[in-house]
Amino acid sequence: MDPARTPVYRSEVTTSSTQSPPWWQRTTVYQIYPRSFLDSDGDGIGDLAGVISRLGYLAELGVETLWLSPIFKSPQADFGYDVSDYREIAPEYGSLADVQMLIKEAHRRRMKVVFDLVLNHTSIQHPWFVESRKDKVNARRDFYIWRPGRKPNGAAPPNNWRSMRGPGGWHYDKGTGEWYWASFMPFQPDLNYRNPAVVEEMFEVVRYWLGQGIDGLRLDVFHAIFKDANFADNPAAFRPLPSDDNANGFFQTFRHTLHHPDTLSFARQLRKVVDEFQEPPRFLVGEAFGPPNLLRAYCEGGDGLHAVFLFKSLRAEFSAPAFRALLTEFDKAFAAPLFPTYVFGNHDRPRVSERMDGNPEQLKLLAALQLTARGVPFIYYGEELGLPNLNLGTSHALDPVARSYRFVPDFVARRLRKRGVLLNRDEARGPMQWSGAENAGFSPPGSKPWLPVHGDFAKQNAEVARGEPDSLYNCYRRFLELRASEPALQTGTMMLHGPGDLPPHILAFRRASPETRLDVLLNFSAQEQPVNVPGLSPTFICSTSAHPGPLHGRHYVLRPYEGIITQVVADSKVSFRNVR
Ligand code: TEU
Repeated sequence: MDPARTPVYRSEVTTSSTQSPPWWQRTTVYQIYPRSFLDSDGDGIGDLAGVISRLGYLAELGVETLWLSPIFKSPQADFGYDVSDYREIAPEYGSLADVQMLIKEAHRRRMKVVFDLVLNHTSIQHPWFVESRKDKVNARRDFYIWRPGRKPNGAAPPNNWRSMRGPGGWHYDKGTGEWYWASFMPFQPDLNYRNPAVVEEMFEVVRYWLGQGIDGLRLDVFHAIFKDANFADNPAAFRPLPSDDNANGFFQTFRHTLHHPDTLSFARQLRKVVDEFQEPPRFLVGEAFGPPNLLRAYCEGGDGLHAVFLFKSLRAEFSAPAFRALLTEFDKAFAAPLFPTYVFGNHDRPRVSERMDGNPEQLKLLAALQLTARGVPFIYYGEELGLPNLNLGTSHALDPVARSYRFVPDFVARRLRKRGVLLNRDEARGPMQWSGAENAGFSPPGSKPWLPVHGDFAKQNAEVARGEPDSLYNCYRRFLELRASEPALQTGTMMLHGPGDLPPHILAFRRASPETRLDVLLNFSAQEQPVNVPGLSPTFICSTSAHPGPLHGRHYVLRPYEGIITQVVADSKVSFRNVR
């Protein structure tokens, strides 16, 4: 038997008579940054053929849905988040035939494929914008947001709106003497969704790709789609920087530029389009920044987006009380039938391993939490290996955002990164470390990966990790396997145990479905923690450790940072107690 799997014991699952919940509620999502996943042709850039060749690895890991960062035709000024043709695949990534092959091969393995759609803006090189900026009367002029300046001769921007990055978001275009609006970088002009022709064009794009068989869409900066129709100034505020649960910052509230009520209605319109496609139903997950209670509005009623990212988890302190508070907040804000999401990293944020100083045991505990809490987990490629951030600094960054931070000394950037602020996003986008071979097996020998491979690749790579039963990779694998077979972990209820019930460093909750009841106990401390697990005659099911200790009756000694799942065979009112 594969030693990595020994601690998993399947519970007896009785089939429920109720209709099974939609696939997206039960799934686990794995984000692939295609440029950095696998370079099959030696141009230094990852590609679709590379992704297809590693579907076996992903299936073995046990992830079920693959979200690919944008692969559409693009000048790659923001690495695909600047699209110049929504129906063409960037030639460096492959072709439509490759996409079709990917969908077919993924589906054959019972996996789903989710594309990344940038609705809010296009590339400045998109033919629509090229035409739009030519004169004030062309057919595409109103595809974008053009305004005259506030002072004669366009001398001042139309209003005080700031972009999401901080600087003003209006850009003067000499040709027509007007300003265009860009929520993000100047080369990413926002589309004008108050023009029905734009809505229709983009809905057709959605239909086109769903028609090709993709299973869903991740929606880039969805909260920015509609802006105030009257272009009123944003109110001033004493808030220097935005945070994960508050998009306001740069000394203004984004009242007229973000989370506009029309964006909420638009979510419903988009959902209708997506619901034209059934069997399987398709999935929409929105990227939006704000407090969970506000973000809920995008999903509420069950007729909007299926889910939104909740980014607060990216910076939660590594402690039982902090995660108890986080789970409580997410679970309340996205109470059933809604589902919260659990994210620990993405292509914009520092890799999570750094927060844990690369400690694999702490990373295992986070994986256990992410895969057992009620919600949809999003795993960023390489998290299963504990990949570190690259140490590049900002001076030679390829990331366009990093250009505005070139003056920041590297040691300051490193400190900020440790605190969750990534100035150069290249650092989180390093080539996947497949093996100890040249280029970590990412690019064929003799080629040069677009970003350098991390110096640790000989020790830290997929090949090594797969062979070690107690690796982080094999911990993910065990928990993913268990999650895939346990309805209680997918869509069951979650009941958190209060802090008084437990030693202070333990976070515990119960997941229950009509079929099973499971208790999750997570030790956030570097010390052993003896506990009495609840329930009469509990059965041990899964641990973050490949060699968990024995369960004596109800007594168990959790190792440092160990997380376990026990099955409640006969329920009881017995609560958790510190046995010390
Ligand atoms: O990101 C939106 C966004 O505002 C942040 O994640 C931002 O990248 C980060 O705070 C650093 O400034 C989305 C995409 O995920 C990102 O890669 C794109 O660059 C951006 O939109 C524009 O499309």
